[in-house]
Amino acid sequence: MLVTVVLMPQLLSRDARLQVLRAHVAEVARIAAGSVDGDLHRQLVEAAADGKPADEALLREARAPLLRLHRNWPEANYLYSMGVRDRTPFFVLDTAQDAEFAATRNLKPSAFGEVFKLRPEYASDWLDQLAAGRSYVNNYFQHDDYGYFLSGHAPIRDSTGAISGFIGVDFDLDYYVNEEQRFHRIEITSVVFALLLSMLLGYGYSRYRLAQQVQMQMHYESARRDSLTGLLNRRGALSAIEAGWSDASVHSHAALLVDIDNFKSINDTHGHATGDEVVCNLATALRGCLRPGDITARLGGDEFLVFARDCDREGAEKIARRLLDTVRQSAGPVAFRVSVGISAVTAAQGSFDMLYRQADTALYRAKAAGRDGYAFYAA
Ligand code: GH3
Ligand code: MG
Repeated sequence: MLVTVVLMPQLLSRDARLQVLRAHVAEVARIAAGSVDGDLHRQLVEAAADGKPADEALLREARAPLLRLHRNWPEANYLYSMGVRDRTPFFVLDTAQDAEFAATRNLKPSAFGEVFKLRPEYASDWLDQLAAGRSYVNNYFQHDDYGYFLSGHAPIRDSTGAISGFIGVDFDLDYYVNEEQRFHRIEITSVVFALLLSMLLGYGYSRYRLAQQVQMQMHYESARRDSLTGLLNRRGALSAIEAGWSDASVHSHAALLVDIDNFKSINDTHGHATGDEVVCNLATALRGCLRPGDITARLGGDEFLVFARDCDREGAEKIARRLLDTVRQSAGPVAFRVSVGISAVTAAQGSFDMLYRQADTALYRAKAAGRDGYAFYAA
């Protein structure tokens, strides 16, 4: 988009640049027309129209101001005057008729009285415009016997104000092409600049978006994880369980509620920091007992959950036994024990809420049965 925004005005201004050149050509033609002696030009036009030879002295005198101007206008290729008879234009003055000047500019002179043949495809009302006293510039570059030019014309007036011919000035294509190449370089430079800028902006934006996404991911993770153990918290566990609950290929799910025995007294005896360490040790023990696909979470305080997908009573009891053994053998600052309440429901019938409540009841029974053991929920 940035490249388009930069390039469009430059492409659109191409026509404007041609119009500026046309206005310049018209101005040059008018200045040149004003420099010619109109009375002298009338004499020369009449002689040429009658087919008489040129009076060299008169020609030189009439041509002198045009030569002076042309020497200062290197961009003007040809500078000449014309007369018209029977709607046929013919050359009268031509700076290229000065042999020395023609040689320095490599110009081909027209002959005095030589008829100008406009190619039929360029037919226009230019002679009428000039006869009406207006200057005339071609719409675009045109071919003639002398080259490929943008030509401007302006009427020459004699001392009575009557029109006694007109000036022609030709700008060749090289001049225009050189000017356009200058703009082309500007175009390319600005497009390259716009490209680099847009790449830079794109890079900056994607870096910004990436950082934003990473931050969002971090916020999301911290919202669903327990900061002490790194396990899922209650909210994280619920959303993870919900996602895997209604899997038609699964027969039953099991939940194990794990609670530290007499945790209050561990805190009271050894301090809260040691209590935290015990919590972390239990988290480590839980991680070691999981099967792939199981979910474990710290629901709060000293209460933990293992959600075992596609697991029946037997499988859940195996997990509980393994956990109890691991806890009994765990080497930490203080020994601790846990109780486990287990429940299993068929995936199609039950809900997690029901599974949780049953496991909680079972946990209560395990505690009541003396702790450091597990109980399975029985209605
Ligand atoms: P029971 O065997 O019946 O579970 O007895 P208990 O003492 O463990 O009783 P309960 O589970 O109700 O006690 C939980 C205690 O855990 C209460 C609270 O002081 C402590 N606790 C809760 N969260 C934290 C924690 O993040 N760090 C520590 N160190 N203690 C905590
Ligand atoms: Mg407890």
